[in-house]
Amino acid sequence: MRLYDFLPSGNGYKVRLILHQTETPFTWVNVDILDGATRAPAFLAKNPNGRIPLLELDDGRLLAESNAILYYLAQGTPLLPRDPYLAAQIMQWMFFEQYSHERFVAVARFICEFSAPGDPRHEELSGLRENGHAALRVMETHLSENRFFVGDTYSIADIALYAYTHVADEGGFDLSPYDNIRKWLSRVSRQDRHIPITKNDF
Ligand SMILES: N[C@@H](CCC(=O)N[C@@H](CS)C(=O)NCC(=O)O)C(=O)O
Repeated sequence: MRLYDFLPSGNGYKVRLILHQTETPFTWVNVDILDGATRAPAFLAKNPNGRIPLLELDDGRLLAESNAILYYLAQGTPLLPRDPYLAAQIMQWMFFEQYSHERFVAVARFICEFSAPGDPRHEELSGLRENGHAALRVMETHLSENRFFVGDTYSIADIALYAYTHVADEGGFDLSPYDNIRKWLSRVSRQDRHIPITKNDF
């Protein structure tokens, strides 16, 4: 398999993490999204949506969208429960991650990390943080009664939500009031074969 990815990307990290944890061999391909590499015709031919992560299977089939890739790679592993209700709850949290969390928490981080201090995009930050904190509060409440997001075991729902939550401080989110989230982050980081977002030697 080949993973088209960009190291700072939390969406890419989700895929790196599951590939490593399931001991799936893969080739890591750096796509510099800051240099327009996702707009290059050769990349657009593979993913017309022009975004990483993108997984290329050994037979040439392609799969985009980080959480769809997680779902594919988790098949037959303990990271995706077989029970239909638990599996649907996994989807519930992964859709929550994309609609209520990532587009605020990840975007705030992107602006802080990659745009100059005077960039007009900095005006978006207060709104992004307000919405991001609303998502963090939902997670905090859920984790007050649960060790993991679904079924009391580590799953792809945790991987999806961990990716941008553990670096939320880089977008100006103070996680100190979120005791349950901080304990969960530590629990996730203690799972077998966990890797940091900075690991790029595959
Ligand atoms: N919903 C997508 C989002 C993917 C996404 O936004 N990727 C960003 C990096 S995190 C990207 O490729 N940006 C480059 C661009 O928009 O040109 C997923 O979960 O994979």
